[in-house]
Amino acid sequence: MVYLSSAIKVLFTAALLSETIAHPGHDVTAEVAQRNAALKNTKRDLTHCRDTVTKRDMQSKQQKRRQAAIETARAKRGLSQKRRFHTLRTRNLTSVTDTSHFSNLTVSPSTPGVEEIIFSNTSCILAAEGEVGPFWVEGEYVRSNITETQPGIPVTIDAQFINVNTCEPIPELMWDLWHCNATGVYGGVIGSGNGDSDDLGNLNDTFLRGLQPTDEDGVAQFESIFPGHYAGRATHMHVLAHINGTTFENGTYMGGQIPYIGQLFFDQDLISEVNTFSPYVENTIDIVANVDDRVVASETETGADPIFNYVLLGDTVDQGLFVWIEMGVDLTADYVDGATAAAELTSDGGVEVTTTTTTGGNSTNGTAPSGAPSGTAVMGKRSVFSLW
Ligand SMILES: *[C@@H]1O[C@H](CO)[C@@H](O)[C@H](O)[C@H]1NC(C)=O
Ligand SMILES: *[C@@H]1O[C@H](CO)[C@@H](O)[C@H](O)[C@H]1NC(C)=O
Ligand SMILES: *[C@@H]1O[C@H](CO)[C@@H](O)[C@H](O)[C@H]1NC(C)=O
Ligand SMILES: *[C@@H]1O[C@H](CO)[C@@H](O)[C@H](O)[C@H]1NC(C)=O
Ligand SMILES: *[C@@H]1O[C@H](CO)[C@@H](O)[C@H](O)[C@H]1NC(C)=O
Ligand SMILES: *[C@@H]1O[C@H](CO)[C@@H](O)[C@H](O)[C@H]1NC(C)=O
Ligand SMILES: *[C@@H]1O[C@H](CO)[C@@H](O)[C@H](O)[C@H]1NC(C)=O
Ligand SMILES: *[C@@H]1O[C@H](CO)[C@@H](O)[C@H](O)[C@H]1NC(C)=O
Ligand SMILES: *[C@@H]1O[C@H](CO)[C@@H](O)[C@H](O)[C@H]1NC(C)=O
Ligand SMILES: CC(=O)N[C@H]1CO[C@H](CO)[C@@H](O)[C@@H]1O
Repeated sequence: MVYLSSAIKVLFTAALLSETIAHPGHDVTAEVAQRNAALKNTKRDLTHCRDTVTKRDMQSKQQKRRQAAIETARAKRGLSQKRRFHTLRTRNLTSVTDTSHFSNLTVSPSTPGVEEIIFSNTSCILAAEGEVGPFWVEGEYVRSNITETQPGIPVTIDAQFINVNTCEPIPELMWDLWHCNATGVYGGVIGSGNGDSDDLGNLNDTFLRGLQPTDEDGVAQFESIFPGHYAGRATHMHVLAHINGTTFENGTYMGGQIPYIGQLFFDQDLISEVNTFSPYVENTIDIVANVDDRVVASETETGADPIFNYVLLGDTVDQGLFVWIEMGVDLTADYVDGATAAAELTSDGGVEVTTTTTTGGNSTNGTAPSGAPSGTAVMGKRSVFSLW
């Protein structure tokens, strides 16, 4: 189980962390070394895919698809339709956090040259690989609506997964998504810093967690609520991608390769606006801005943009949002040893994972795992790893 230090706002180095944080049975040093080694070789963005993607008309197809999905989301909620698109230009922490991801570009799929307008400067739109964090629960349900009874602003979350080596969409990828509720608590895990740590019943909770397979365009969607925030972190959602795992008869999924782990974020002004509505407004925990968040910094280090694009479904934020992002995945990578679950959902309910696997010691010297990606892009050194 994960116990968060009271010094939660301190940034720990990997070495420091493994020595000082009470985290029984779990030494993250090996994970950190392995992950750093693997990430060093991973292609970091989709710039090299630009020509391929443009030629294949993928982007305009995706824009049309997204527009249809937005229309569906509006129709479901009885809201009127409007047309809005977006373009992106991102490169570093400042440019990412200074860029509005609000989509109010007034073009439609039939606008002449729409592909050029929409795509020409969107070649760097994926989220970089990030950290799994301490609250991943393995064995959750395959389902698109993960809301359950959690109150909050409804959000339709849409992502496309692109193979960074072939620039093709990845079908049959299993997208694992989890995030905290409007007041900053994760279901399914117990830990200080996560709501009432004496509430053992939370282990059985499955709210705001689930998996969805991608379709032939590498796309999957979830229905959820806008996340709240908790101490020490900017508002975010967690993503983990599986391939070749097993969907069981009871509707849960386990196993397989994990070629991608990441965290996704939201524009600061959107978060501020959301925080004016109940129940978000009742959360008194200090807000960490994107520019001050360690994971935002590390994910933007090499030019990726891990912030969701969005449109309002209605006229105001509280009527709902449609958010989307594209993620570049290296299918030859496997972060299974770095993906440490806090708990596992079983037929006996949620069970804490007290010991975790490492690769038997060989990863501690920083050697990339077998099957580690080869590539030419280099990312900055990641000396910091986090428990939350
Ligand atoms: C970040 O990107 C912006 C816009 O492209 C640029 O003006 C700025 O110099 C960059 N900052 C750093 C630290 O590279
Ligand atoms: C688009 O949104 C930005 C940021 O909210 C705003 O500054 C700009 O005026 C808007 N443009 C249009 C055409 O609505
Ligand atoms: C998702 O599930 C919740 C709770 O059952 C429900 O209120 C909500 O309408 C559902 N969302 C969509 C888009 O169907
Ligand atoms: C978030 O989850 C916790 C734990 O279940 C619960 O106590 C809290 O009321 C939830 N927040 C909201 C806004 O419902
Ligand atoms: C969790 O669910 C299991 C199986 O449904 C049940 O046996 C167990 O008592 C529950 N645990 C808690 C703490 O509610
Ligand atoms: C594993 O998944 C990938 C991506 O979906 C697929 O192309 C491949 O055929 C699968 N391999 C096996 C052995 O099932
Ligand atoms: C679902 O089935 C798998 C395989 O039998 C099992 O390991 C797992 O505990 C089950 N999960 C739930 C929530 O029932
Ligand atoms: C670790 O490395 C040694 C020598 O390089 C090798 O014999 C051994 O099988 C490796 N162990 C694991 C778990 O990979
Ligand atoms: C690191 O591990 C690899 C794989 O087992 C091994 O080949 C290499 O010799 C090790 N390097 C050091 C410095 O221990
Ligand atoms: C449509 C558009 O904005 N295209 C621009 C994309 O970026 C290149 C280089 O930065 C510009 O030259 C294009 O005008």
